[in-house]
This record gives sequence, structure tokens and C-alpha cells, in this order.
Amino acid sequence: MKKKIALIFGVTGQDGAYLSKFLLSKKYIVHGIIRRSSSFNTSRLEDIYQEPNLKTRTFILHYGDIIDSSSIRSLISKVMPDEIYNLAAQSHVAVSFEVPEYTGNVDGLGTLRILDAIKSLNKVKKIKFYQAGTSEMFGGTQKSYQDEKTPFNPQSPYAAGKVYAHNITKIYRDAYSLFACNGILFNHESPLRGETFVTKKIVKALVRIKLKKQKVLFLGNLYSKRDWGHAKDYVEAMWRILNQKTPDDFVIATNKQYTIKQFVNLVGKKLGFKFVWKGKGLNEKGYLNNMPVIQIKKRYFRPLEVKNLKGNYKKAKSKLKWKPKIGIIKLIDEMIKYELKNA
Ligand code: NAP
Ligand code: F7E
Repeated sequence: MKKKIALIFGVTGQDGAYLSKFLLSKKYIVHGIIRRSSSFNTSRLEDIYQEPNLKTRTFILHYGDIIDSSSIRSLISKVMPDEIYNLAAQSHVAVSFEVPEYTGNVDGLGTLRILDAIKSLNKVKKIKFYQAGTSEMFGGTQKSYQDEKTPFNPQSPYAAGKVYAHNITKIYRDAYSLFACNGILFNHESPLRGETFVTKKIVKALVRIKLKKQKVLFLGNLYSKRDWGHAKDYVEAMWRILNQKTPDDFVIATNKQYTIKQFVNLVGKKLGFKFVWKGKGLNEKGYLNNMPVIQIKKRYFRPLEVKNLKGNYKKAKSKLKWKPKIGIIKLIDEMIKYELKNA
């Protein structure tokens, strides 16, 4: 049987690495787009890297950029994939306030560039398209649970760009009968998570504090609530979304939520720490043996905060037969193990 071909934009990121491994395990030929960089940006792909001279490669990397229409068009026409996964993004919410125009260009218009390349190459019947949407699109929602029917209320340039991407994906689906789907994924983490996202930052710092390599962890808002799953489970959902009979949009979540402070306490507990919390606001501190090892810094607060995210994955459960397999405790265990090994 002919192998399926996937093309992944954002292959060097957390999800790109997990999705590549997942699709290779399903016997796909996987093509990934990497950006030219002055330093290595392929560290997450080391275990699946294949020599360019190898004739029977199943994992192939190409240079490209989602802000460059010409490279997108020529790569799609060269690779002629069955499935395209658009995971490429400036994905840091706080950073999107610093580089709003760039974030809109990559996260919003980048999606349009891929969709329009598929259309202009007359491949709407051949290529399926997945857009990496986010729970951040719900932003300032008043609803305690969010699902596919919850209205969007973005609170950052990142989320506004992703809402544009979500809508343009639906428009291309409806107008041109493209098999285009939006995943609306809640936060998902792993040992491969970027260093500046809060779970990775907390686990790494607390492991280093345990090993006496660091004294203090500085954080921002401890009271926002997030629904955290494992990236490994979430990339399987992406594949299931594209392998339905009809294109549709799905919320992918765990239906559970924790505050940042609860996450700190859970990681601490695993490492044998019991924090004593004192003070309020910017003066709140987490003490260990009377030492203020967790402190709050204003610089980690955002101009607008998304306070409450908790997904409802009922539709994914019934239509995709998907549910999360890895809970928060197992996720934390895995992240701690990885940091201990690399410390
Ligand atoms: P990530 O680790 O930040 O990876 C982002 C990827 O996009 C990297 O490969 C990055 O390349 C690439 N990229 C950035 N700008 C690009 C450009 N101009 N052209 C081509 N590639 C570009 O993000 P992630 O956590 O894997 O998330 C994957 C996708 O899901 C993102 O779109 C994110 O917004 C979305 N999402 C993530 C979550 C989550 O909790 N992880 C939840 C919902 C949605 P470099 O390595 O060169 O920087
Ligand atoms: O922040 C608070 C912060 O940066 C989580 C991206 O993958 O998931 C991610 O976006 C929460 C926020 O993730 C620090 O204010 C406190 O309330 O880990 P984060 P995020 O903003 O939820 C969504 C679904 C995406 O789509 C995004 O691409 O933690 N927080 N103190 C902090 N956050 C950070 N980064 N650093 C702190 O020191």
C-alpha cells in the first residue's frame, strides 16, 4: 500500500516533534519545514533525524518560512502531501504583546498563506489541512467550561491572530470544499516544552533548587487556572481530526484545571518540598526552611490575563473516540525525570 505523506509546518517545536514520531509510527512519510537559524533549532528531532544522503528516508526536512508565500507554495507542490499540519506559530502569549505585528503575520496570515497555496495549486480535493487552534481564543470567557460552541473572546495579539486563523480555515472549508479542520487545544506540556512556558519553568527551577544549583524561582500570576494535558495525547487527536469522514472543529482538553500555585505545590510535593506561602500580591512568597524560594515579579504579568480555562472534550470523545491518557501527576513525573537527567 502507498504510504501516506504528511507535511508539518512547525516541526521543530514541542508538538512538531511528538507529531512526527506519532506519524512515523503510523508508517507515514513525514516532511517538516524548518527555519534557517544561526544556531541549531532541531534538538527535539535528534532521535528521528535521518541522513539527507539516505535514499529510503521517511523523515525529510526542508527550509521554509510561513511568512514566505513562495516557499510555502513550492514546498507543497514538491511534496504533494496527503495531510498538512500547521503547527507553526509565535506561540508565546506574553511575547505576542512585545511583537504584535509579527505574531499576527505568522499566526494569522501564515494560515491563510497555506490555505491559499492549496487552493491555487488546485489541490483542495487531495490535501487535508489541520490548523493548530488554541483555548486562548476563548480568552476572557465567562463560561466555567469551554467547548466548540463557546464564543471567542481573545485577550492577546496571539489569540487574535489564532482567531483569524480559525475563521479563515472555516471559510476555505465552506467556500472551496477543502478538508480543513481546526483543533482547539488546551495547554499541553511535556519534557520537550519550551523553556519559558510556566510548567517547564517551574519543573526545571524546582529540580535545580533541589540539586542546590538555583536559589529562587521568579513567577508572575499564581492564580490563573489552566487545563493541562500531555502533548503526546494531543498530537494523536490532531491525526484523528484529519482522519474523520467529514472536516470539523474539535476541543481537545482534560476537563480538569489547576492554578499555577497548585502546579508549583504538586511539583514540590514530588520533590519532597512543602512550601509555606506567606504574603499577598507581589509580596507573596513560597518558603522552604524559612528561605523565600518562590517570589513574584511584576515583569511576568501580562497586560491582559486569561484567568480561567477548562475544556470540555465531549465531542472529541464521541466522534474521534479520543480521550486523554496521561494525567497531570504522570506528566509531572515525566518532566521531573527529564530535568533530573539533564541537570
Ligand atoms: P512551539 O514549541 O513554540 O513551536 C512552534 C513551531 O513553529 C516551531 O517549530 C517554530 O520554529 C515554528 N515557527 C515559528 N515561527 C515560524 C515561521 N515564521 N515559519 C515557520 N515556522 C515557524 O509550539 P508548540 O507548543 O509545539 O505548539 C504547536 C502549535 O500549537 C502552535 O501553533 C501553538 O500556537 C499551538 N498551540 C499550542 C498549545 C500548547 O499548549 N502547546 C495549545 C494550543 C495551541 P523554531 O523552532 O524555528 O522557532
Ligand atoms: O502561561 C502564568 C501566565 O506561558 C500559563 C501556549 O502554549 O498555552 C500556552 O499559553 C499561565 C498564564 O502558557 C509565569 O500568566 C505565571 O496565566 O505557560 P504559559 P499560556 O499563556 O497559557 C496556550 C493554550 C497556547 O496556545 C500558547 O501557545 O501561567 N504565569 N508566572 C506564567 N507564565 C509564564 N510563561 N512564565 C511565568 O513566569
